[in-house]
Amino acid sequence: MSSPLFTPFQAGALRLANRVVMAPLTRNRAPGGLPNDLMVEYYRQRASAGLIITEGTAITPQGQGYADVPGLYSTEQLDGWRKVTRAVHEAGGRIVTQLWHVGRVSHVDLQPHHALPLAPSAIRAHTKTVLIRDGVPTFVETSPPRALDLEEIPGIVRDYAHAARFAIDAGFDGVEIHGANGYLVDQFLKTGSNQRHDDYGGPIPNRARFALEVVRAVADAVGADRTGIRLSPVTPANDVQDAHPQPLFEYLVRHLAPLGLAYIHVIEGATGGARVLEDRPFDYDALRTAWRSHGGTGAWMVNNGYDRALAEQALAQGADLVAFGRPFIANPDLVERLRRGGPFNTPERATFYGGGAHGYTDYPALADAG
Ligand code: 8OZ
Repeated sequence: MSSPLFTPFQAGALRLANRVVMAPLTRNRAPGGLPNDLMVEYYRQRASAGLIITEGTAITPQGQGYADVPGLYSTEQLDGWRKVTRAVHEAGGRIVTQLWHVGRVSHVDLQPHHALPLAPSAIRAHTKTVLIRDGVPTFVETSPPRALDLEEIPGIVRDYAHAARFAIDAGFDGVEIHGANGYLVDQFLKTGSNQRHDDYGGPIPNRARFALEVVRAVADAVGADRTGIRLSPVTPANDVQDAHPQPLFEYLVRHLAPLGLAYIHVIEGATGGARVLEDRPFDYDALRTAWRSHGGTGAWMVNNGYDRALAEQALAQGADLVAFGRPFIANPDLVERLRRGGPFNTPERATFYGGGAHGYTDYPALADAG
């Protein structure tokens, strides 16, 4: 049966073969922050996705919050990513990288000179990160952060633009700004993590300022039609919350709308968890309407707990693209499996974060399933 999921879509400058997107997935297999051959193989295997969004990739050493995640600030890292993008393109795929600054979700052991992690305000996140101690991945509480000085903020905005330029040099088709899940952009947006008294805190336009500056800087650097942003209005991930998320996010998308972005990527509900949160209601249709009615022309991408039926329903109701996370961990040929209605391999949680090929590049595709 034909389904709109498997039809092409043009998202800004990105010509996608289908509407199935591989969501960004942290896998902690880049020791030294360097993309390696195992990662080349992992992404190559998943190139039949309409679009691959890489795992979160640190834009600077300060932007790193977990052991063994990749970066995109040195030429060595750029060269590593070039192998990834070449492999995906040779296999007919499209790939953007996710530009990540964790802000307060980090640990002094991951920071240059063991400095305190940076944040809008000196408010600690009650959440854990992963360090490698004696070769063993270990969960630890994040360190208390230091509030950014006003004068430091333009430099961080420039760091995003710099990493975006590196991304294009490395052969990526575009970039996604990680504006979700309680990392730096989200920390500026939300009242629970932003108690600044300057132009970047307080009323909604001030809290949205950092996000909009980052998006504009990145769009200026690589083209708005190669830029997307991921948002998570109500996720409790990494201890973020906002007192009034509906007006906050509608303000944000209204101001993103005229920029001509390739896409807006929205995590509905709790990242990797419940799609509807009793204590954090949110109207996603109203968010999409706010964007469209203010001139948003790019793709509307939805994410969180989708299967084929739910994805088709979302497309029928106005979404353009659907991002799948965990299903892509276990099913390199997820598009073909969705097309056939299964079967699906089951993802193995123990190998999500860190390790080697097992649980990473050894999930079988249908053709070699036997
Ligand atoms: C899982 C583990 C570590 C990081 C996110 C980048 O939540 C992440 C992440 C997910 O966006």
